[in-house]
Amino acid sequence: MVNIQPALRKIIIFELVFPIVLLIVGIYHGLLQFLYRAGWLRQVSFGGLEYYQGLTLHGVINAIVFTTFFAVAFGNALIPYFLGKHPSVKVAVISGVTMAIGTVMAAIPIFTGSASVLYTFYPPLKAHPSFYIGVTLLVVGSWLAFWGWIPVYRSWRKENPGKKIPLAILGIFTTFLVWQIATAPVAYEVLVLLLPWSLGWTDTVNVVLARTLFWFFGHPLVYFWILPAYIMYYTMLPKLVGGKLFSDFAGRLAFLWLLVFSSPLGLHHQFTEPGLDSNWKLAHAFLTFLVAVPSIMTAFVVAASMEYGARARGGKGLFGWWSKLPWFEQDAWLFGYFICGLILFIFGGITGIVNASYSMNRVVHNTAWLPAHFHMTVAGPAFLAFIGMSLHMISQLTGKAIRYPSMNLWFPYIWSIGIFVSSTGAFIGGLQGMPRRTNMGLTYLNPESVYFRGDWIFPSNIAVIGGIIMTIAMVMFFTVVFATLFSKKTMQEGIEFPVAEAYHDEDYAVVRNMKPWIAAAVAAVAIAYTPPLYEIYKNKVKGAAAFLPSSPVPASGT
Ligand code: HAS
Repeated sequence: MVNIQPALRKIIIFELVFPIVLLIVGIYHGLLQFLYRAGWLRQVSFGGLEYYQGLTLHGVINAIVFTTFFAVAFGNALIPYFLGKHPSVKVAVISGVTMAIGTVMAAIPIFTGSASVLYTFYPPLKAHPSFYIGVTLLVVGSWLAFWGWIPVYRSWRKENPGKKIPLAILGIFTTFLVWQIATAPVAYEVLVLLLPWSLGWTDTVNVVLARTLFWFFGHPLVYFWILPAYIMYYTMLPKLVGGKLFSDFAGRLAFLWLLVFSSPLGLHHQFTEPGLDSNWKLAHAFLTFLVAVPSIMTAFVVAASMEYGARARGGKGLFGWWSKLPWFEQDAWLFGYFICGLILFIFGGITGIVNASYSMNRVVHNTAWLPAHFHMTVAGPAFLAFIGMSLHMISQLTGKAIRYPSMNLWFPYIWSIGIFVSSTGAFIGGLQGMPRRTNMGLTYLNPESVYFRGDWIFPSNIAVIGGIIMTIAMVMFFTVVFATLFSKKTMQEGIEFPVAEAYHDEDYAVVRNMKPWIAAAVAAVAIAYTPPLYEIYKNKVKGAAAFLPSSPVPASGT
């Protein structure tokens, strides 16, 4: 058990609990999405919030706010645990407070209906300036935390020359280096294009430039989500199954590979976007296949690590060793969160490869297939790892034993059943052309509408059943986490992570030094993005006026 300075401990607890409280709103609007889309709700708004307001809250809270806070909190705990030194508490506090102020500033206009722009905030949908300033502060706060870890690492390096950087620390640095690269273009988008437009200083906005800058950020963003989960899979999961990490080198290579290839491929979100050269879209499609390689490698390495542990516990046979994994063991409850995420990710990963395949993308783009894909990635491995680890850290840092342990043990399985069911409905519907981001209860699933599509009733009803199961699971999780928080202290406060040794502890020079990989990452984005951005600049497209989600014509006076 490692002691954490009280002030740092408090800020980490805050960074974990604050977004979990917000998740109540985010999850509630997830359920409403299913109900609106299946036509169980046939109205523009519910409970005082309109459809796109709810969808914005769902995406911003679950995908942006919760994940960013968690990554910062996780890093704030990993640094003292693995490096034996604390980051500056002052910096950690300023970072946490900045992120919280940013979140509140972004939330107010969403709640008041002046920022229904979804988590991608694509123009020409326009938000109140407070939304853009809030999002910027959230990001800046997370940068501050990362910058605060660098001197700690430097001082550790000085005292430990020649020693390998702990794998988890390499993982968290890679996560935040990806974040640093990813957030630069979106900072430009927000500060140079969107904020002046929102403040009324410019009349129109260059939509294709804004969307390209967004996806320059948006795809590495997904690796910012998955990397902390990979840290847990490589460094902690093998310990939970009583085994060892099969290859330390593979873990390092996966992290560094993701650092280089997370960013230069965002055009795969824009295959259908006019104004961008299709040769560059194809180049980004190929680069996307390269970014899948470390995940495929992770699948084998993590499976081998689990097999090693299960066989050490007496597992036999080609698949018989699966029965020796700690599926429902109280002492290894985090295993359930990890294995469910991994199983979901098999399907999330395969469907990602479908998305990336240039021609197949035409079939699935902007359909319900996409939410199915990303619920099996971000709401699967990333979300399960994040909330599981949040609960672990909250329990440890507050010194409170986890309440309702059986409920906690069941939660990840029920959540995953919900994801499987809802995504199956969405995948089927997506292949039939069912659109995403659409209040279908008013149109396609309304028998009185000329747009009615009877064949979409079945998939959307399957999806809504999955959504209800997911909501039940989350009620269980909230019960566990809040009951734990409000219980009495029973243990010493501190932090302990289950850390696995390596079975093959290779030491190859190629993964020892991060600098060449950082240089390669910067070069890769320069090569992949200079031509498309130059093309946009050269084309001098006409700026677009602002729109509201409720109307297909420009909003006057905005
Ligand atoms: Fe994606 C769209 C392609 C990964 C999230 N993605 C999205 C969107 C989100 C998202 C949120 O190319 C929607 C954005 C929007 O709002 O428009 N994605 C990919 C590819 C991958 C991928 C190729 N995505 C992710 C991850 C995400 C995520 C990770 C979040 C965390 N995605 C796309 C494309 C689009 C897209 C296009 C745009 C489509 C469009 O038209 O708009 C790859 O990185 C996936 C590689 C993963 C694998 C799986 C490895 C499997 C593992 C599990 C092993 C299991 C074990 C258990 C060991 C190849 C590691 C064994 C069990 C035992 C019992 C032993």
